[in-house]
Amino acid sequence: MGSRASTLLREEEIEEIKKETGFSHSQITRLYSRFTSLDKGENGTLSREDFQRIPELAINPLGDRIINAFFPEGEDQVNFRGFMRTLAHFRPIEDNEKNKNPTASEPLNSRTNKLLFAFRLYDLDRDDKISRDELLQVLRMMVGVNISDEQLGSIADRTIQEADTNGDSSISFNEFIKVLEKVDVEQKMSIRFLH
Ligand SMILES: [Ca+2]
Ligand SMILES: [Ca+2]
Repeated sequence: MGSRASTLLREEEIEEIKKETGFSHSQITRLYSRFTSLDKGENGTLSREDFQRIPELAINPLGDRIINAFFPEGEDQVNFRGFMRTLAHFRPIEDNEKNKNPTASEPLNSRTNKLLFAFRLYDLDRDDKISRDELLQVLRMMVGVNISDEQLGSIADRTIQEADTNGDSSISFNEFIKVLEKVDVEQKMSIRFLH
């Protein structure tokens, strides 16, 4: 698999992905062989089914939502470039990236981009707001069946009440950021894959 991967991925493509995602050369080639081993159709793209074979996603209660995030709207295949772009949100922020050149564009794994990624897992209809219903759906996936609908409903109401500062009964991205201000998102949304 390794030799197949390195022959198919062109050097200039690796360079571009490196620049775009911040992954190192060796991480990119290793993720490429992971990508090709998931690509059962061997057509250079992954389907939702291919993703469901990733054990970390299969056991994640939000696995389906995360898988969805890999797919551009209306598409059911993702190529390696798109795969890496989404994966980059989970790349840990390295110490040497913290005081980076402020004129450089916002890296995909920045705190804001990680939060935006999380926000979109909730915002299913993509209207840039998390409604009570959308919150409820995610809560239900995360807690399983041990909590009654009434209890979940009151958790959702309380969460929205606490977050909603403009009184529209839903959570905007700015309100979402404020709620998570003190949460170590960088740590929580990093997956230490491929050292
Ligand atoms: Ca929404
Ligand atoms: Ca609001």
